[in-house]
Order: sequence, then C-alpha cells, then structure tokens
Amino acid sequence: MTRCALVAGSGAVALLAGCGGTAAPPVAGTNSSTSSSGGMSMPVNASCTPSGTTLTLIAQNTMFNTNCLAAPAGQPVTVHFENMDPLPHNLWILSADPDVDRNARELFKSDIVPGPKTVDYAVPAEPAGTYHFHCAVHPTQMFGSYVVK
Ligand SMILES: [Cu+2]
Repeated sequence: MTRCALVAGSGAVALLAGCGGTAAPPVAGTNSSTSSSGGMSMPVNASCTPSGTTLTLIAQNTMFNTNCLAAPAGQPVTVHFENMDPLPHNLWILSADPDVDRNARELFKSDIVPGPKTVDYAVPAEPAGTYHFHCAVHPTQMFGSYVVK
C-alpha cells in the first residue's frame, strides 16, 4: 500500500498523479555521464533456449529467420543452413559483434554459399555465453545472438 495521500500533503495534482507508480526517484545531476560507456548492450530474445544439437538457420530475402541461435554448452552442434536466396550468404559466429569489439574472436566461419542451397555445418562446442553471428556478406542486415547455455 502506498501512502501517497499523506506524502502529497501539498495538494499538488502533479504529485498525486505520480503516486501510483513504482518508487523511482529521479537522480538528476548525481550521475550525469550515464550515456558515455561502452555500448555493449545486446538485447537477447528471452525465448532463445537450446533445444537439441541441430539448429536451423534460414536465409531468405537477405534476412535470417531468427535473431537468435541457441546451442547447449560444451556440445558441438549442427547448423542446418538453408540459403533460399539466389544470392550468396554465410554463417559467421564470433565472440562478439566485430563492429563493437575489434578483438572479437572467430568461433566458426562457413564458406560463402551461393544460393539457393542447403548446407549442414558442424559448429564446435563452446562454453556458456552469449556470442554473435552474422552473414559476412550482409553483416548489418543478417545477424543475431548465438546463445550457448
Ligand atoms: Cu547474406
């Protein structure tokens, strides 16, 4: 239960309007440099959970069918890669987005696949973590998180 009526004793409508929500006092001025750090935030699909060791990735219309691939930790997986476009695509898995982290480590890189074509890739086991994948031909259009857990 909130005690808004007591707190807002001044009777200001604005104060009353703010009483219903969560208590989140503004911290103006105390921490002014919040936007200057890293930029490493990477939203991860909450439903991205490993389900077996065969993963499917479909490339169509210069898009992947998912922005998240999930693999079980410590197990090699097979990525069933379907390039449905009459265009070249591939699968490149790195420890991080190389545009964000120059030291991103390559975990797996397939050949460029001229489509339409389907290929199964053996991707080595990785420890738990959140990594990055993209198409080397279209890295800004075709990418996602490679979640191992
Ligand atoms: Cu591509």
